[in-house]
Amino acid sequence: MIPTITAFERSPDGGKGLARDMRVRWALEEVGQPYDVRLLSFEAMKQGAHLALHPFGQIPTYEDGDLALFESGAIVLHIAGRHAGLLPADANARARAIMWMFAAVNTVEAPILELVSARLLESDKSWTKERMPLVEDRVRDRLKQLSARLGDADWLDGAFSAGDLMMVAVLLRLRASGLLDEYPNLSAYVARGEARPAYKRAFDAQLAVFTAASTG
Ligand code: GTB
Repeated sequence: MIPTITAFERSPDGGKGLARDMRVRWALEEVGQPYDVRLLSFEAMKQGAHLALHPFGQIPTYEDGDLALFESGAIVLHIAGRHAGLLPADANARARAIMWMFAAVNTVEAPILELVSARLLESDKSWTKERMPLVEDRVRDRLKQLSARLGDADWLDGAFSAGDLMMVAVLLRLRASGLLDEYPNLSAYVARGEARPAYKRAFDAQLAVFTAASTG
């Protein structure tokens, strides 16, 4: 059976691959699992049929037979557990790869989302200008620590894993801010992720949705 995921009918990022269906698409491409996509308008995301799948009315979701999941990290972990290619066979290395997935969404993504919110949603507030350096420095703290740990390695812990997939996906949200460029090894790490054929296939697929929505 082919799993079905959900994605924005028209992504607000203009096809830059920043919405979280991208990490699920990338994981499915890495393991060679074909998938279907159900596109949703913002309105449909908040209605009964989708809320039955996703209590918070968001994308992405994942359906495969009797299984329905939401939360991009949980979906990527499920895909990585079912197919070879995203988690090491060695039990300890596997646990560490999963640790990096959690680090990506819990420890690194949190300050990045603060920054994104400050820039996109709070830019008109009187206090944003004063608060911004603090928010940026919280991101810098995490990047500095991550950069120190990565060093000159290609990936976070040996071979590319679901941990790297999640971390690269999270770091990509920073590109527009320029903060990533302050850490050349992290910029190169993200570029390595983007250069993977599976990433490119996933990116092209989500871009095609945006292009079709814009021209259709
Ligand atoms: N923790 C959940 C997960 O990881 O799956 C978060 C899911 C989530 O935030 N989904 C967003 C959503 O459905 C889309 S990805 N938002 C609609 C809503 O909440 O009503 C977040 C996102 C949105 C837009 C951009 N962008 O334009 O650049 C990037 C990322």
